[in-house]
Amino acid sequence: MNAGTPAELRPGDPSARVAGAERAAALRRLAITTLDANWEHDHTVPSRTLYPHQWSWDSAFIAVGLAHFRPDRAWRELRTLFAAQWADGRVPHIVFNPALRAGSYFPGPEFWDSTRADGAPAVATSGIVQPPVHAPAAWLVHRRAPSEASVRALRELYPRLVAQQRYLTGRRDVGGAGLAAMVHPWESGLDNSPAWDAPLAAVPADPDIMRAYRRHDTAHADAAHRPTDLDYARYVALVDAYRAGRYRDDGLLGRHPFLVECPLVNAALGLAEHALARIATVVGADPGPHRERAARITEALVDRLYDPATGTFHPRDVRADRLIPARTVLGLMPLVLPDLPARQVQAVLAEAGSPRFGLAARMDRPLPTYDRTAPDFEPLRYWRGPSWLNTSWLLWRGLLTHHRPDLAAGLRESMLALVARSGCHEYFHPDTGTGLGSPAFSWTAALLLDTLAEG
Ligand code: 2M8
Repeated sequence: MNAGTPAELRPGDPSARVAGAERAAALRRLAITTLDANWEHDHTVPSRTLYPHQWSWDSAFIAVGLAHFRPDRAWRELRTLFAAQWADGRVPHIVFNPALRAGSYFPGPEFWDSTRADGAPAVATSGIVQPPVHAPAAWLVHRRAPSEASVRALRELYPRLVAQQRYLTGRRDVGGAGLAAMVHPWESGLDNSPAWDAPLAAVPADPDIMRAYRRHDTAHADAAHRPTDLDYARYVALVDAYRAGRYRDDGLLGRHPFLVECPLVNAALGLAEHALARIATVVGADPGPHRERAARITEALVDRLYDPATGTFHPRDVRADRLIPARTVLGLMPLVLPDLPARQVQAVLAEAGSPRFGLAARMDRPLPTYDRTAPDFEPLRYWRGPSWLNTSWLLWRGLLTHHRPDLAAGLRESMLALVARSGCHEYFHPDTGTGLGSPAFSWTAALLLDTLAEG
């Protein structure tokens, strides 16, 4: 990609510094405007058109960005989300805004029918979860803007964050090794990643079922850039199956058609324990148990999801008891773990630096979400190739954690160049940098602010 932005000016050149500072200021303004426009009285919508409710991991990323200019809103965002936490500790992946008309999103509250499930909150929510990036986000918000208010917020959130972890490492430990299993591809956040093709193919679904529903997404985005109708038929079938059991998690292995341990979900789970250890010291709790749990999760992740033959992490299909061979960006996500053993750190860096992902100190193209060399790489379709700011940001943070400022700088520059070229889009063409999906997407704006601040 030729970004054609001041980003390409050489460091040390005084005009480069001026241009770089101007670009940074312009990007910051754009990000703040985007987040302000998506603020909705007590939370931020990911996008006014495509996603008009509150999403779980979006809110965590958004809080990280809000901390840079409205820390009060960052805490409000997290408080609103956790107010919808279920009695069993699950944090739902969508909290529906009751003020919106029926049909503003599919599948909506009537489809999930959460309020009839045991332990669900009064507000309508979905029944599934998303990667638990909230404790790390809360820690970053506090670190960016420490105050009496942030300590109070951490005190309030801490037991809820602990309950979220307990749910995932308890009820969702279907494989019995201490990792959380997903019951739906939406739980990974990378909905139609090629990683889910094999386990999804085993999900019985009526291919014509989507005739009975109206997809909302394809009214707002190009259908060629979104999951297919067959994907949606399976998504719907999986929600049907989980809802039929009232979203209970006992006996999942015997009855649920999709059970997968994801490297991103479980890397977030481990990182959350590290964050909770730090939060514990601020709120006067014992960090020890969090450190122990973090170590156990990292060990289980390496043991169950790392494949020495491919040198990368893969999701594990728990029902089929095998690793899923697709090489996706999910395999790089364990780098966020500060205690990832040196051997796996080296392996992830090698995988990231290979032609599959192209990470370098000077990157000629942004990080894709799927192996560029795979025959089914699709540069336009959602999580099957395009570049996304959140997976890039997670890898960038991992590179900083593992002391690779050279690679972190290269990745950072590629992220800034994308937004400088195309704006706060939801995702980007991984060759040309053209913006795709929503043109005013909240986590792109939020993570841009965080990336800008640590240059
Ligand atoms: C996308 O997922 C939703 C379903 O949860 C959808 O496609 O309608 C994903 O990109 C997910 O990661 C994200 O949280 C959500 C809202 O931005 O949109």
